[in-house]
Amino acid sequence: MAANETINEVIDVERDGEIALIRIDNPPVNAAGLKVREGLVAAIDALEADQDVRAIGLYGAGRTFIAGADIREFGKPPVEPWLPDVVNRIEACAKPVVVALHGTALGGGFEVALAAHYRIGVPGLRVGLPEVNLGIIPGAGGTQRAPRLAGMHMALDMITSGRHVPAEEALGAGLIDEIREGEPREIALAGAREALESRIETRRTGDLTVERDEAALAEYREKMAKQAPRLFSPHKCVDAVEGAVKPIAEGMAHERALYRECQESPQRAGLVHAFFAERAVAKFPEQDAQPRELNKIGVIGGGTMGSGIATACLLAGYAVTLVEVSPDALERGLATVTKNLDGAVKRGKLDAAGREATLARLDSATEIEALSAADLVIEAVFEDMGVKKEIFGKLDATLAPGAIMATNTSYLDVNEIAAATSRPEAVIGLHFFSPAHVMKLVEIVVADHTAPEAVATGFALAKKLRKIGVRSGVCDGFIGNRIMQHYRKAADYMLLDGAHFADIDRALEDFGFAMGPFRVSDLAGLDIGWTYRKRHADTRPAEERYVRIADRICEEGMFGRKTGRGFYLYGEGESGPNPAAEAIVESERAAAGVTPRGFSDEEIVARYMTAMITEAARVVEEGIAQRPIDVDAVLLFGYGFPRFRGGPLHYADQIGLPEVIARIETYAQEDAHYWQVPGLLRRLADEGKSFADLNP
Ligand code: T1G
Repeated sequence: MAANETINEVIDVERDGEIALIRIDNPPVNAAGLKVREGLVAAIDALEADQDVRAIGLYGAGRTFIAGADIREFGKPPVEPWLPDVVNRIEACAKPVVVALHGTALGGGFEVALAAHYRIGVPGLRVGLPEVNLGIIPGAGGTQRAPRLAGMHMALDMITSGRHVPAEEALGAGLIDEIREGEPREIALAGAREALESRIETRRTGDLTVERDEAALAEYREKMAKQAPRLFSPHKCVDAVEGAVKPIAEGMAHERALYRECQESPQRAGLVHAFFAERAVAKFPEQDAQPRELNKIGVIGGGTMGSGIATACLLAGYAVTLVEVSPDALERGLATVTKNLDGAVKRGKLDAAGREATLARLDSATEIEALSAADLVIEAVFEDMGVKKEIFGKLDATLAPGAIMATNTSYLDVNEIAAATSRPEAVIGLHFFSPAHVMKLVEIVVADHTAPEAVATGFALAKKLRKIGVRSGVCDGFIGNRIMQHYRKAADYMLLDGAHFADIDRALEDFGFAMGPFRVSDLAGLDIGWTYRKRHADTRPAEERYVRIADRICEEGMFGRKTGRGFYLYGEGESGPNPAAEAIVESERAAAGVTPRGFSDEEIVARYMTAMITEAARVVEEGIAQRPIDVDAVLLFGYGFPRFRGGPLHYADQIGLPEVIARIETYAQEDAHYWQVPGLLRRLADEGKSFADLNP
């Protein structure tokens, strides 16, 4: 066997008699960037011309086959060879090309595989065309070759959902030719030999034809219209697949044109930003510290939050002890955990045996002393500093050295809580979002004395729970709730000044929010904001304009969804605006001497988003968030911010910082206390920079 020949930094070729093996080695995920594309073409050209080679094997080094085009190249001018030309070159190769697939073959990676002449999957392989999640369509023949192998219906399912298809299903659908145990190199080598000896049947996918499936096209057009009315690329996915009835070259040209349109779309930029945001937040200053090994977790408080957190920890495989003050409260907490697990069974996340095994890891107690062996305790009792301090004092006396004490407080000062212990280095905030076993976000709140090991443990826990941990400093409300408290006021001001709450909700939902602010308040419970406002009444600045509407709704015992009445009325579902709430709005306008005026949807969105950006900029400026992308992640994964808009500070960059400042200055003419230009925003704009310049 000859030594490996280096084609370039990421592609090499190994020979074994008449077989040549092409290896892609571009860690971490073998993304098909320029070097990979150039190297593949050069390798195929050389091996096709080489008389001694009669069959070719292709595989990836490391943990996976190709995970797709290199997403970091998006938005930059494309450099040849383009991936569609690369895959066509592979398919056109006069010698059989057999590919061994392990890990994930996604996007452009799966498109390379589809162009090979025979596909062997290693058990555990997942294939997919997830481009739609990035606001684009498969752009290297995926929309043409997937339907040729698996039919239009399956192709539409994969391409519009972006889902990862397990090896067995891919085999059943005809997307791969077989599943074989072994190392990718050995499989590629054996496969190429079998092709050479005609023991397996190789073919070119592009030579196959597709039958037009009218029913499938109609089904997916309708589905996308319903599921993704505001998104651009899902509809283009259907259009591209429809083109697969044409000869492959024509179909691919059609695909290419649609792909380019998607690449130009701001939605693509937003979705790619969200992809990187999800990963960027996992980088934090304490990341080299050793996380504590977590065997036992204690959760104090069996209310909605505590039970949700306990459920999340149990589902991740931890042993959990739930602590409540009384046997009754404990029983209610345990019942909630059981109900949550039943929900997981219903959603197919857990089977009956798994449910039993999970419940077997749950223990309970009415005394904090029962937590003496816990490695981590998460406190989730109600928001009362006195109660929290008492609990942390007891924990300090109970836990072994090195154990970590976390508070799930949403607003209270973690430094003050830490000061109630003799070991503030062990105290951290872990702020979950309700329902905690479902929501993706956890704010990891680092107080003045929190040790790096505690921070690293918080992130390790979030990862194990399959959540997105974002590092936050200490302030009232941390990153998310602090920003929310601010922009929520912008909605209240528009309401008082003449907009209907239902119009505000609708405008923001049309913009892409999962729910408008008044619907969110009704869902969370209007009493929550009420309690918060009462607590802050003494420290509210005299210049602040205060809107009493929500307080008055609460005074009448209407707390939103849970009482059947709030801003809206609720029966089976929501049944329209609550006339009593509308009457309160009217009377508050009269009391404030406001002459109501109309607000266009555009103005509603502009004011709400400008308020959000303003406070988000302050949170970055004060170092509460590490970088703008961390703020974007918090709003995206905890507050229903539309993913395709990338987060508030990405959105600010898109509209331009001078424009944001101009808006603030215009609004400030009515209310100079609320609308102020943050220093960071001014500085960036003056220097001609954007928030993206502060991101990694
Ligand atoms: N390009 C560039 N970097 C990528 C990448 C990619 N495609 N995929 C992952 N990374 C980086 C990621 O940012 C992280 O970097 C590291 O790799 C590990 O990733 C023409 C247009 C493969 C399932 O959408 O779904 O092909 O943070 O932490 O949990 O049609 O990464 O360490 O610096 O996520 O093991 C289509 C995207 C592209 C797949 C692995 N492909 N990737 O998950 O690790 S569009 C995708 C994933 C396309 C063609 C087109 C996952 C994964 P860092 P990770 P993981």
